[in-house]
Amino acid sequence: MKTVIIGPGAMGSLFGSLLTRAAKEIWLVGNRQEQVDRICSIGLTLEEKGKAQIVPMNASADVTSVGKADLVIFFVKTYDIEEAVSDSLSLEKEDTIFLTLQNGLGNEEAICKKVNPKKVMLGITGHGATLLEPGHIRHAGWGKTYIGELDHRITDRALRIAQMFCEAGIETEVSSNIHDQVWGKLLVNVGINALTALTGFKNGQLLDYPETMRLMEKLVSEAAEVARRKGVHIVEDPVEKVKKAAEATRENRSSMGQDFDHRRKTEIDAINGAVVREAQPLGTPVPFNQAVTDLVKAIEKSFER
Ligand code: KPL
Repeated sequence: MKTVIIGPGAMGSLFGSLLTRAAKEIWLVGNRQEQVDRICSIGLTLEEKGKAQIVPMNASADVTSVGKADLVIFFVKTYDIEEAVSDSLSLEKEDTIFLTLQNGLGNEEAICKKVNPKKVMLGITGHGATLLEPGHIRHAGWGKTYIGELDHRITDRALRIAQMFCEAGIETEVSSNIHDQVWGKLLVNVGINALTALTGFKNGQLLDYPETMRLMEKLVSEAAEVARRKGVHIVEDPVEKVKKAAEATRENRSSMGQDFDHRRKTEIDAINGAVVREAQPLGTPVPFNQAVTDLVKAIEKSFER
């Protein structure tokens, strides 16, 4: 499968470097020329379990130079998805699959505005990675990956992608209800991302203090209540699931934490902000999610000054 990853941030670079082990041809596409030049000349540096390796990889800042793709994977920030989809249309052929593995809510809708929904698949991943510098990442958290069709059928193409991911060492399952999985991952991000951004902690440190544990429990319980009222099927105790994810990615700084470290815009609107939006028509109170959304947004605005 010729695979093109749009968004060579921490997670796009992680999946890109792992997938070189299984994909026929793999490309990373991003608009930072400095990063693309580094990857093309020396490869991508992947640190894993204390060892560093250089992974040779195709990279381009011009998506039209890549040709057509069998699989396009979006790993851009949620607020960049519409532009990324428009830019990636040159990759499309009759049977191209567009898969999003991004955090948050709203990605499916954004992709389906420009791409036939029959070509779109959703996914989530429990892996965590830190971008140390452009073209240099640390794999700092492990977790399962789920992919699935929008209509919840288990298809051959989904199984083929899952097999390729597994061959690359990315443990992956095809889900027969990927929308539930997307909400499950949302709950993880709701409980970890804003709190790590606001405290400066790594994910695992949230578990070391009763105060951050209490806040995590409040954020996740509110969001889980919204999910239940929307008919999302929650199997595992959501707070326990988030604690497990924080432990499994203990040494990672969450993506929102990394955004704060670099004084960048965050995905708060697609995470805790999305919970606030979804709660409104249901009349479900979500004061803790509202509070962290306001705090993160205020700090984000201060970055612009
Ligand atoms: O998805 C993540 C993120 O940082 O956005 C987790 C799973 C919390 C890993 O850090």
